[in-house]
Formats: sequence, C-alpha cells, structure tokens
Amino acid sequence: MPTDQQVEAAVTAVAHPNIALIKYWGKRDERLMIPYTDSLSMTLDVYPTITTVRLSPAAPADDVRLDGAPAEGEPRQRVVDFLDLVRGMAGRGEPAVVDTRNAVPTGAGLASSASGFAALALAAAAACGLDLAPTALSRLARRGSVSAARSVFEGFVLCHAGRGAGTAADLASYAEPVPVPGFDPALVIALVNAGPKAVSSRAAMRRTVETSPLYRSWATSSGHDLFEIRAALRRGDLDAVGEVAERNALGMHATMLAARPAVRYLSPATVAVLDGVLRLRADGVSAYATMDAGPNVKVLCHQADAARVAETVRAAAPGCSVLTARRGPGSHLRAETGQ
Ligand code: 2P0
Repeated sequence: MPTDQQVEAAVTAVAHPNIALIKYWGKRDERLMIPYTDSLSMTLDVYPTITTVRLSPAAPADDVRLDGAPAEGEPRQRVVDFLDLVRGMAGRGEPAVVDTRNAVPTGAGLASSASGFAALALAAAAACGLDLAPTALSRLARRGSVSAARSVFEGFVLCHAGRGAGTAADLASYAEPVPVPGFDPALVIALVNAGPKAVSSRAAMRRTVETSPLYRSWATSSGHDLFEIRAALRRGDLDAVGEVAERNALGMHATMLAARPAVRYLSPATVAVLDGVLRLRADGVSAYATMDAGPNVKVLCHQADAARVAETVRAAAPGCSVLTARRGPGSHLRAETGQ
C-alpha cells in the first residue's frame, strides 16, 4: 500500500459526448440510476472531456476541479459520490485529485454529463487499480449519469434499461455497441444557446415521470421506435433512421410539455431551425432533427449535405454557432504519466 510520501500515478481518460436517437428520459431507480426505457445513441467526434484522476493519500479530502476552477455544491458532490462508489469497488480509501476539462458547454443539453462521467469512470477505475471490462465500465459510468454508459463505446450504442430490481437491475442495465459498418452520417449541431439550462435534466425527467399523463405512452412507443431504428440502421437507411429519431425526440418533448408544471426546453430559435429542417426536406435533402434537454438542435444528414444543412441552420437562427460532428470513439485512456 502507498505511504503518505508516495505519489500515485495520474491517469487521464478521454470521452466524447453522445446524442441519443432514441432517448432516455426517466429513471425507475434513482439511487442505482436505472432508466425506464432502452436508448440508442451516436457517440460524437467533437467536444471531448479530458479527465485526470490521481489518488492522494496525504490529502484531507477529494479535490475536484472543473475546467480549472474548484467544483462546489452539487457538481462536486456528484463527483465525490462517484469516487466513493469506485473506491468501494476497489477497496481503497484515499482521497483523489480530479481535474476535468470539458470542450462542450457544461449543462447546456449537449451531453457534458455523458462524456464527463464516461471519462471519470475510466480514469477513476484505473487510478484505483480496477481493470473493468467494457460492459462493467458502462454499468459504472451509468451510476454517474445514465447517458454516460453509452459514451464508453464508439459509434452507435444501445443502452439496456434491463429488468428486475436492486442488484439484478444494476447488472441488467448497461450499454453495448451496435455495429453498423459503413454508416457514417453527419450530425450538424446548432448551438442556439450555450448557456446552462433552467431546469436540470434530472429534475425535469423526475417531474415528467411523476406528472405527465403522456409519459407511459411515450415509453411504450419508444420501444417500437427502437425496434424500427435498429432495422433502419442495419439497412444503412438514413431517411428511416432520421424519421424515427425525429419523432422520438418530439415525443419526448411532448411528454415534458404535458408535465405539471410544463418543462419547456425548446425556444423560438429551436423552432426556427426545425422549420429550416422541414424546408430542406421539402427540397429533397435528407435532414432530420433531434433535441435534448436544451434548445440546441442536432440535424442528422448525409456528409455530402452537411455544408448545405449548416448554411440553412445558420440562416434560420442568425447568431447561432454551428458545428458538424461525425461518429466518434469510445472512452479511452491517454498514455500519460504525471503527478
Ligand atoms: C439522452 N438526455 O438519452 C437524454 C435525452 C437528455 C434528453 O440523458 O440524471 O444527464 O445524469 O442520468 O444523462 C440527459 O440526462 O441525466 C439525457 P442523469 P443525463 O441522452
């Protein structure tokens, strides 16, 4: 075991956000972070999170830094709770120094918690000497944020909601890759507002599950959507994938709008971009929109159409910043030693 004088090696992990084409919205177990429904996503090649973890036997407490500043309040607590979970699995007790850099605006509905907890899970597990298989790593990342389970893998990824309760549910809820060789679309991201959201997704999904009369029917139809999108992915049929993804996202937002009080993440600029997407389709361009817990819009299209889609989006929401992503890598360790 290390002494106070020893300095543990720093471990750095990189993870990218993912965008769900079939959304997760609602937990059946908040403590174990078990979702109600299966979800399916595309891991992106932009906006990485880079997280370094080092155990620090002599430190009085965990030291958590987010983008260079000490984390406080709930964000810090979520990281400390997660470190406790990893330390418990590894039988370790040392405080940790955690440094996280997010290339994506935090808390703006651009999946920073997905890349954040996927990177933290890998870095913290490795720093504690745990060598987890990818499935186990995705289960662990899920305990930080359900969407993080998906960022463990590259490309298209399915997250199982699983069945049962307690340990059985924990074991049954994990992500796995959905191999779709040759399907490499673009996702044009329209950042209409990069500010933090008014209602956290955690609070919003709880309110939706508890009060929206539409929730159950969305959850049921989401299961059908998943079946259809998997078949569409196997065919490499972008139009079918996009149609299902767009209706799944709009259905999720409809359930939120029916919550009491309503949760509304979509803004006038969001709707303007959605109109732009409709115009593109009327002109024969395969373009389909999805939105998460925020006003930003992600448009799925063929790579050859990405420049035209980006131009349409910019014209629809002047001032928004636009970035084109593709499918990206799963979480991985970065070869690096440090102190
Ligand atoms: C998703 N979202 O499937 C859905 C669609 C937003 C809309 O996962 O409470 O940060 O940490 O599990 O994962 C955003 O919620 O929430 C999310 P927690 P998370 O990508």
